[in-house]
Amino acid sequence: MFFENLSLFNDLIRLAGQNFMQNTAVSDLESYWMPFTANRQFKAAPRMLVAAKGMYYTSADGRQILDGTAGMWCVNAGHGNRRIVEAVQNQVAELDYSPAFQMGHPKAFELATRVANLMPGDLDHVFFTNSGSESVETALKIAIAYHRVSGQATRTRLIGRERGYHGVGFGGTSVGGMVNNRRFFGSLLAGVDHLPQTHDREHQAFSRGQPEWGVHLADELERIVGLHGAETISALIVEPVAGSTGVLVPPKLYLERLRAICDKHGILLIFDEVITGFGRLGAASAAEYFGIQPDMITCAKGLTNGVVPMAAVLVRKPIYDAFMQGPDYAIELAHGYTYSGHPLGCAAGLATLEVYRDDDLFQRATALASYWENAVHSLKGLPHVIDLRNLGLLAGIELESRLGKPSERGFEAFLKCFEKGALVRAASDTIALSPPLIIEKAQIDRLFSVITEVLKTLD
Ligand code: PXG
Repeated sequence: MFFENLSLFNDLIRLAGQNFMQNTAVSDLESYWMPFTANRQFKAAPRMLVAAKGMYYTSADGRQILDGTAGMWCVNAGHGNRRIVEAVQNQVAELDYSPAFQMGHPKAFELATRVANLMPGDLDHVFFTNSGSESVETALKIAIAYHRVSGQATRTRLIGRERGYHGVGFGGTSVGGMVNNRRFFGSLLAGVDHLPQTHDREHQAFSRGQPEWGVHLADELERIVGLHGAETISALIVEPVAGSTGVLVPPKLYLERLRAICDKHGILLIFDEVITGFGRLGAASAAEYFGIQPDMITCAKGLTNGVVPMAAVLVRKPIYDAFMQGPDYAIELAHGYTYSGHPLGCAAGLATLEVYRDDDLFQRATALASYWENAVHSLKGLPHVIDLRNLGLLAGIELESRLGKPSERGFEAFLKCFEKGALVRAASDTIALSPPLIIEKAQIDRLFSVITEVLKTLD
């Protein structure tokens, strides 16, 4: 279908929405305040999903929608995996809930061991949370508390990066660098600095994999250290590959240089791997993929294949050990959640890790990466495309913004892809892709042919 203008397009999706409302038991959409959603637009023309299997969602109007985003970057093993479903079903019948404080259940310990074994070096200790946002808050608090218990209580400053996304807690919002996520929420945390973002189209446009240009941007960390003094700085948090802002791949040797500067000044380096963890780049972690040892890793999403909300912070042994002092009856870290290490999350996590291993899914992502890269870069020259970025099974397709209307074209591309049977994400005017790692080459072809068609029809 070709839509001459957006208003006709909107009328059509509104009509589809009304049909949906007439054919469904849902009578009132008002009560649910949807997260990060244009509520009024959605409720006028709902896009409802009612089932999912493998690479596909089923929409309320019965269409099969190819999942180009692994849900929201989380369903790495594909939807409805039998082993994961059964593990959760069995768990809920056997042990539904177990108190998280001062009590334990076996699967939490088993999962912590398994996750620690997957992560590089001495990232041996695992603190469970329920979301990426909670993992970020946890990691930032551990960083500040670690310096305090190590006799360096002046190290309280936190450093993030422009265009970074670290969830929606006050800590994560403060170190994050996406302006719309910050501007409404007051003064946020004090004592936070930001590195510059790493993307520069003039020097990097259409790079395949890591751009050649930009390693020097890491040196801004030295400038911040020079401004405040190393003894005031606790930690630097970065996404190894920035996701939410539109898939920004780090310049060659940039992450290595951040690691070296952190080492020089005793600053902890936290990799926020909520998106990059569990196979997205073809390894268990971006840390492993890039060969860099962070001091902490935050992860979520792919940990349970998105099936149960669960997340984690991986901590290096010396950090954990620094807390294990004082009388042994004392609580070492005054932090945690009612649902930390929830039995359902642990059952889902254990089954998910087995599926990743037994089905060789990280290896599969590695094997598909060059086919994926070629598919992404085949879009060069199509209308509006001003940059293409890729790494592992991630891609960002940046479209030129309409004058004075940032995000509009990207959102329209998202709507039209959905209409044509493919789920993509719109990060402002960048189409972001992160398919389940089970994707077949023919499905990659299909995904990019839908996107190609849509780009040709976009104003
Ligand atoms: N850190 C990073 C790097 C993330 O990508 C979070 C923290 C927060 O996780 P929770 O579980 O609290 O949402 C995220 C989440 C998108 C999109 O399409 C990205 C995320 C979530 C939803 C949508 O840009 N990332």
